[in-house]
Amino acid sequence: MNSNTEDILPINGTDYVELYVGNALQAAYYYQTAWGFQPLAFSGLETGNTETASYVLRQGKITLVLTAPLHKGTYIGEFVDKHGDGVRTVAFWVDDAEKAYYDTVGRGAKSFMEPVTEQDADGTVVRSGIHTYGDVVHLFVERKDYNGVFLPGFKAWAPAYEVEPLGLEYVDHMVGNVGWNEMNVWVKFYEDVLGFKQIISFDDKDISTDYTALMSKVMSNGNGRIKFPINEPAEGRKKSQIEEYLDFNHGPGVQHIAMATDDVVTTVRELRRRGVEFLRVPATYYESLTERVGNIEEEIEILGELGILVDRDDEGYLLQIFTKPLEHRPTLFIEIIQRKGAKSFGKGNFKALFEAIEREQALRGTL
Ligand code: TYF
Ligand code: FE
Repeated sequence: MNSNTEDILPINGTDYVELYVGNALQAAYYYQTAWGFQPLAFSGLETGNTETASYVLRQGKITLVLTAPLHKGTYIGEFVDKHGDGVRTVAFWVDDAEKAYYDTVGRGAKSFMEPVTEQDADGTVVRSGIHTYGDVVHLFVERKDYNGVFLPGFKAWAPAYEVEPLGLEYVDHMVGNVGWNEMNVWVKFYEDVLGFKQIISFDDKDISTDYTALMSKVMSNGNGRIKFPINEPAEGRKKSQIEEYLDFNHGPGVQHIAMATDDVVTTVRELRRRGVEFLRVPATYYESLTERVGNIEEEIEILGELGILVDRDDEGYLLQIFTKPLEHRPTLFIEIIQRKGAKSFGKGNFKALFEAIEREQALRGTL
């Protein structure tokens, strides 16, 4: 950010990502076993919380919270009924949660949670929140002097079962799918209310295959640590993957979480070994790879074996790969990304990637 432009919403980084799920214990086991997240904290019956159960997992700087209701007739239950398991909260780590709340609400954000101060023997945390697209909310988390494991009310969670982490380091970006003609509404929201800037734009001509058509704009906060591409469907020959998402999610929501690693080959090899399934591009992709991206440090044969994609921009290159949907509904998926200088999002891979998505859509009968 230029020194002469003021950051109207200073954000230190992503604090945590919370998913509402049907079975929090099993979801935690999946992210632990398959993804190498380490158990961190728990809130539930054993901690005096009679409403919900939350398991908190961490790997690198990525904190995942998996929350489920303990009873019928709750908002969480309603959320899961409507969307399936999915991202409810993208929490920002800020220095002043009260100011972040009153400033953003003053600029037009819809209030989700007025500032609440929580305290325990380990210190004080202030949280507040606003609504964004769909049923997703942003929380502002101010960790004053907090030394506890996660948040007040949580206790350390250290099950005997242990798995090796996989080298996942931080959330690189999180993508929102919004409705027809709504992309610019949310671009304006992130600009006007949160002070984000648009750093990239793709139109339907950039990224339309025979079927999939979509438009995307990438929003970034002042220090560049938060990046949110926002997609909307575009009219194509058949049903856009974004439209498929909107159908099964019953509205806008988080489409993918991109997690960064500094060794994509090792991370992906181990994820595959643990049963995580990824999209595949045809072998011909690797035959023309050097021609398209020039020399890279990785062995193309190994990238081909694992299905890792490569793209280059003015500043370097990146390696990326996409899981199949994480659930029975074709909604949320995870991207693994390793940046070697490149700051872009893999535009050179869109065609091959979207054709791979379309093959999956065809199998689902949703194309
Ligand atoms: O975040 C991105 O822009 C890339 C590419 O439905 C992408 O990961 C864009 C849209 C999409 C899947 C991947
Ligand atoms: Fe992405």
